[in-house]
Amino acid sequence: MTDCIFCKIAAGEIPATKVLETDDVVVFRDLNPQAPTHLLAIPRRHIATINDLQDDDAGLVGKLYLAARQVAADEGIADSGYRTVMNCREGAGQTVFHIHLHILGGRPMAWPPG
Ligand code: DGP
Repeated sequence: MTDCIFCKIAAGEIPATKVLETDDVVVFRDLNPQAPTHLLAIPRRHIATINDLQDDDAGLVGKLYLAARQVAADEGIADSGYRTVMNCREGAGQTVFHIHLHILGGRPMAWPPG
C-alpha cells in the first residue's frame, strides 16, 4: 500500500532499526519505546487490522510469533519475560493500520494493561 508507513519500512523506503528480516516478516525498533526493549513485528504484506485477516493468513500470523520468539532470545528478554500485544482499531489504541505485534520487555509489566 503506497501511503502506509510500515509498508515503506518493510520496503526500505524509510529508515528503521531492523533487527530481523525474513521473506515474510520484518522486526524493527519502535520509534517511541514504552520499555527498554520495544520491537514491532510486521508482515511485509499490507494487512490493516486483525479484522482483515483471512483464514489463509494463519501461517503468517504464526510467523510473527516465531519472529517474536527469535528476537526476544536475541535481545536477552526471553527468560525474564516479555509481552506481545497487537492492538485492533482505534478503541484499542491502534494508530498505524498495518498489523504489528508489539514485543515489550526489560521491565516489569503490570496487569491489567491501561
Ligand atoms: P499502535 O498504537 O499499536 O498502532 O502502535 C504503533 C507503534 O508504531 C507506536 O508504538 C509507534 C510506532 N511507530 C509509528 N511510526 C513509526 C515509525 O515511523 N517508525 C518506527 N520505528 N515506529 C513507528
